[in-house]
Amino acid sequence: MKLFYSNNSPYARKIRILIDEKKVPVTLEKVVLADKNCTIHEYNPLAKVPILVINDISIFDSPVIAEYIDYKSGPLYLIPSDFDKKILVKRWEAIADGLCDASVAIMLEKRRPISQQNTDVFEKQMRKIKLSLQRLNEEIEDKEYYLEDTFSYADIAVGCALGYVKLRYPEIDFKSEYLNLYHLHEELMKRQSFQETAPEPYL
Ligand SMILES: N[C@@H](CCC(=O)N[C@@H](CS)C(=O)NCC(=O)O)C(=O)O
Repeated sequence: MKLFYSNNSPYARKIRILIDEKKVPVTLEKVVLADKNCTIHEYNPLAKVPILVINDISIFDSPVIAEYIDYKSGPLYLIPSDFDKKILVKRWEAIADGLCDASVAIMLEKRRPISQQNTDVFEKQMRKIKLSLQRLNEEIEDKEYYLEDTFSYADIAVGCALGYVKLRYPEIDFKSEYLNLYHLHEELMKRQSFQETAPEPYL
């Protein structure tokens, strides 16, 4: 199996961490999305990473890849098989991915010429970011991890979103505004899988 990823993609980071935690043999292939010679559209018509290539089929997007990898490679399962618990994990992933979507939308808007930038976009997306952080901060309560205080894919998804938001908005003071998330991120960053995939500020 081969995974196409780009360096700072929070969606691809979820999969890189899952692969690492579960010790799944996957070849990692880094791509540069801005490179004109990048051929990932041959594997995903949406030309987005991550993409998992298994023999002659390619799988995307990240929630689908995560399901595939977790289901196919035990015995450590990070997405519960119990339906209700699984829906909780997927719901936390949805908030986490939405946080990343909102952060990316602001970044793309900032890349437009200043005269064409729309302040409504900043406000609308920043509201999503703040409400999502607030909700995630409340829902972990005083537990170490989201689902029954046991490390799961929900923590991977939220941890990657936090890493991305911290990268793009270093001015957000997690310790004073979202203390539970601050602790979660500190805890996750002790894991080798999180350290080795940490986003790089200059990219
Ligand atoms: N929902 C997708 C989002 C993937 C995504 O947007 N990836 C970005 C990299 S962070 C990308 O490939 N962007 C290229 C593009 O939109 O053309 C997933 O979870 O995999």
